[in-house]
Amino acid sequence: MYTTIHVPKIAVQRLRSFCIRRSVRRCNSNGRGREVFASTDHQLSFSRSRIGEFFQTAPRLENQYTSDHPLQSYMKRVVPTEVLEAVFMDLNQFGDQVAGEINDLGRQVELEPPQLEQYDAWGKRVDRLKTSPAWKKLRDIAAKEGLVEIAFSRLYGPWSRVYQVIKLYLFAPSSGLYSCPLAMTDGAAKVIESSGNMMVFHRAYGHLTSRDPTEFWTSGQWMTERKGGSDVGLGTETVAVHQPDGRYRLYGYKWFSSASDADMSLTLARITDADGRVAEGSQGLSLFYLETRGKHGDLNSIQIQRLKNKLGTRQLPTAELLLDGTLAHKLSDDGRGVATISDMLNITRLHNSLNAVGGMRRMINLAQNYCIHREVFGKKLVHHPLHIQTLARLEIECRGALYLVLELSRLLGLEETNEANEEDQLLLRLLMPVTKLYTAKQAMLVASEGLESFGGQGYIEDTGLPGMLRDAQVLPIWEGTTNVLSLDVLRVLHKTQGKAVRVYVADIKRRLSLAEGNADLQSACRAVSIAANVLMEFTVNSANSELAVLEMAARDYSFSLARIYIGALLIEHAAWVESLSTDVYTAQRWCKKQLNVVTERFASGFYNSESQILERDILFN
Ligand code: MFK
Repeated sequence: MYTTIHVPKIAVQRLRSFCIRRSVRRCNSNGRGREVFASTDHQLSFSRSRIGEFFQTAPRLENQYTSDHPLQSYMKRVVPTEVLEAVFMDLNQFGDQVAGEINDLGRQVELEPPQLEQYDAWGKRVDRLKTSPAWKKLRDIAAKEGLVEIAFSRLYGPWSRVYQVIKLYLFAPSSGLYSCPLAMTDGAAKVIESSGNMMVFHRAYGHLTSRDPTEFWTSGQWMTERKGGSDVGLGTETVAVHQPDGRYRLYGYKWFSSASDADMSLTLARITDADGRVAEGSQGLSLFYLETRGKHGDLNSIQIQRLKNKLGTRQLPTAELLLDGTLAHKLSDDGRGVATISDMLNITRLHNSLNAVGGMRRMINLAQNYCIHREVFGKKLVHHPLHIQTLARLEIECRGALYLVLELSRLLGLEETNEANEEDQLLLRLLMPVTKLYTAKQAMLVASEGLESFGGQGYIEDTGLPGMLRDAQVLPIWEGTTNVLSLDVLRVLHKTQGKAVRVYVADIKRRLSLAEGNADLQSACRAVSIAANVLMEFTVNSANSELAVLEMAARDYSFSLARIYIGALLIEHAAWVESLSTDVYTAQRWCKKQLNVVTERFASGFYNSESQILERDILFN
């Protein structure tokens, strides 16, 4: 490796005055030689000349709202002007706050991870969870900023949900994962609001949606037990014993309880009959509401067994919890636990997606800022076409993901204000798992490629960059893995007898029609239109296929749904009268991708019973 080493005269004299043992000749990057002196004499003072005078410029964050042009232009096109004007000041100040104060707090939380003190000095079980002061400040900020409340105030009708999602998207990458308890809090508020259980509603809903930090509560979502988190019907062993006062006592072991400092939680359990027996499977599960502490701050018969030792998201106090007679209220009808908690799952899946796109945006912002200052091979990185091409590809991923998430939140807003028609509801149900699974994968791609764009610095812990990659890795895992969500897409197809996909294709055609007559977008429109038609045909033709074959195609099918839909969204945006040439380029580039992964692979024989056997053989023979 060749390096240029500048040796000031004074240092040379000092070096020579010590006993210099050997000299080496090195070349700098121009190939010119320079004689430098290396010494094994450890008496040498640690001088400025030996450290060198060059330091890299750390990437800086600007206002995260005003610097986000794709977001601003989406809002201008889609959000009504009166709503836009009403929320502008708030988003503008928040964009500054997340780049400054909140980002510092998020970093502090990462450096001060939670700790668990299980016993006091005298052996008494205390289960004290110690979190960073910054974690508590983030909680107060989240409440004051209405990061949950905005969605439920419905002040701007369906746009309240979009406004909240945008604010969370700005918050998430700076939040030190405080975005996680907010996701569950949002989901819990939604379930409680729709449950019709007025007693629980009066106890909790006001707290979950409060802007007052002294009143604000967060919620947990304790679904995963030792047997696993995907197959909840098999995995849930917790039992609920009916009490004379109408409440229940829960006994069980919750294996992954994110944000275990929550004030309340929703959890699944099996109600025992008079003989102590329970119904198996997911039909045996009911949903329960519990408060984690009593009036005096004592835990509600809950023991915190240990904190999880995780790859990332170390800011979060994720714990294993033993419920040992925890008092709880039943929130669903008997045996309707999974269907009832699905509302919460869908909200946390939306949060997962906005965290994914927020993380992508942050990585790209930092990489952009870095490349303006960093000089290599005689010029700034920003002037290296290959470097810019790499970042531009990430930017296209990020824009596509952003528009998908915003569109999903628009549909959710319509549903929550009873303005969604049947088509909107079907589209919302279909796009929820699709958006979650696809954006999570994109986030990993952008995080990994983004780190690489910083060279070695991307691998250095105290830049804060490696944590972004670690934290991104949870996105495809929690709230349903890519495969589990792909199977959820099949569930939607099955339950709606394909109607959800027909609505999806019709929606795409409507968006493409907005680009009619736009010569720059014609080939992109054609690509999306053909892909959508072929996908529809594939859906119809596969309706009676064997389940195993359908399952083998499910992931590629879901990816196709995502890519084709994003293509339509980008084209629609590019066709807008105020769009920029970069919007057109983004749409064109996206639509040159392999949009229809599933039908192309189907044609190559990827999903038949022969390939099923061969794939098993590749692994095990
Ligand atoms: C920073 C980012 C924010 C994230 C923070 C969150 C941290 C939280 C950490 C965790 O707690 S992670 C745990 C998350 N666990 C999961 O995501 C579970 C993954 N597994 C699934 O999603 C499975 O598909 C499922 C458990 C739902 C399968 O269960 P079943 O019992 O086999 O489902 P089944 O019988 O098909 O469906 C039962 C009912 O629920 C059906 O309704 P009906 O009975 O009326 O027909 C389904 O239609 C309905 N359902 C299932 N999923 C649904 C749904 N309805 C609407 N939306 C859905 N997504």
